[in-house]
Amino acid sequence: MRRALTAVLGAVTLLLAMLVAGALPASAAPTTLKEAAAAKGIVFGTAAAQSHMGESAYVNTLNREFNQLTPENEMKWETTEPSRNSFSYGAADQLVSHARSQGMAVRGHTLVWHSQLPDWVEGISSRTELLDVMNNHISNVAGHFQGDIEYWDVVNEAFQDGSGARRDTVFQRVIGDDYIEQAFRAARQADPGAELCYNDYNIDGRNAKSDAVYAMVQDFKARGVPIDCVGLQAHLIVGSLPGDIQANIQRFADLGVNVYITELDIRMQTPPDSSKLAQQAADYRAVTSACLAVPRCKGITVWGVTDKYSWVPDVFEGEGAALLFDDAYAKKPAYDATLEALGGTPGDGDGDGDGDGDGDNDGTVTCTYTRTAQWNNGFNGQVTITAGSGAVSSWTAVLTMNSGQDLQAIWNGSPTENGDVITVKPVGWNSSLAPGASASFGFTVSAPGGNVADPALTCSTP
Ligand code: G2I
Repeated sequence: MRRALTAVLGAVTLLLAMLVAGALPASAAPTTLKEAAAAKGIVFGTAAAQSHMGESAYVNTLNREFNQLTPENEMKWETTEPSRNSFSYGAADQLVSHARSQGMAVRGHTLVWHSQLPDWVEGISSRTELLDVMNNHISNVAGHFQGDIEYWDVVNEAFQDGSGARRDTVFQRVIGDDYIEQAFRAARQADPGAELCYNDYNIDGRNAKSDAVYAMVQDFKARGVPIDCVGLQAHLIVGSLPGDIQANIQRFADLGVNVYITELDIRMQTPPDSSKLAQQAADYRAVTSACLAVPRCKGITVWGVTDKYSWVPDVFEGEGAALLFDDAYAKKPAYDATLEALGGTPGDGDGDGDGDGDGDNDGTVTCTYTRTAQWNNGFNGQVTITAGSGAVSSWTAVLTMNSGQDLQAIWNGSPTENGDVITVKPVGWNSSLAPGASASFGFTVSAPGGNVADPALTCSTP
């Protein structure tokens, strides 16, 4: 709790310092989710998967927009303790160290859950043995990450939909009702500095299930069971949000626990269209405003950086497009609505409207190289630059020549030479490209010693 507060205070202090130093005009509203959220005293996070961290657009979006990270699968039991008392933390450690290097808070997810649970746990039938195994799991996992985790989802999804009865899991059957409080006690011991949360879905509004969670939290608080927070997952459907999310957050807060929106996504029938995207934007705005309206609602986490990797289409056939960035990492209307609800201003303040802060509204380019002719001591090459889904105003290609090679001639491109490195700009008429359109330039290389190896090529905008 202290660490989270310190992080938030740090961010606010930094913002104030920047204002005083004139680094930001006093009127500038934040242009990213994390900055806007920090100015309101909450965190804005996302689930992230280690398997996507090699993709630059994924990492750039993660780093730019979010100041809290929840490992999507990497801390679950089947991954951290696949066989009894043998622990493995590789992927989770990598995510945690990335988060720390970016100053992001980390939500540990999750210590005790019936899903993604190895078979050897399912097979235990003695209460003493399973309690031992559960406590050992918690003390090892929470102990391993101790100091790096702001909040733990200690127990996940322990209640049934509809009735509010306990879900029938191996923990419930073999240990009994008290397994949840035992788990919280073990977690407090393993990491006294982390906020300990109960996390579940379909408890976003008031219903039989959230009433049951409410009663449990009330009982834990009355009996001194160490619980600090409740996570409302908020896996929601466009156009059918519960109308009482704010009231529900408020009643949990009134019990003296913090509340987090922990796995927010708002799915629709695919493909998206403008009216579904507009409704989704209104729904994201409503959830964000509900959290901001309750001082003990301390953070919002979306369940994924991009629609490209969302769990939704795998589980709900024909549904998806549930997140803030589309498959190509473009901001959706829901992004702008969320940012506005947080008090930020969509766009990056440079006036070009594309949100990347570089002062031009260029999309991206890709480029290819082809050898068009070759002789004993030279060759001709051609480079083709192609715009992606956005228009570009200009482009730059960089060729790195090999030893013993000289640029003899170039056409449809304007070169600047620096040793082996030749930077090529458009000649004018082939500068701007419509989405998907291409421009080419050609050149002749002489290689008196006979080294006709191809040059290396990179390209960028503008
Ligand atoms: O189901 C959505 C979420 C509901 N609340 C708890 C969360 O932990 C849960 O997350 C999802 C992950 O987003 C999925 O990525 O949990 C699923 C499993 O219950 C995750 O799906 C699994 C797939 O079932 C596996 O086939 C796959 O190998 O993800 C694995 C790793 O990609």
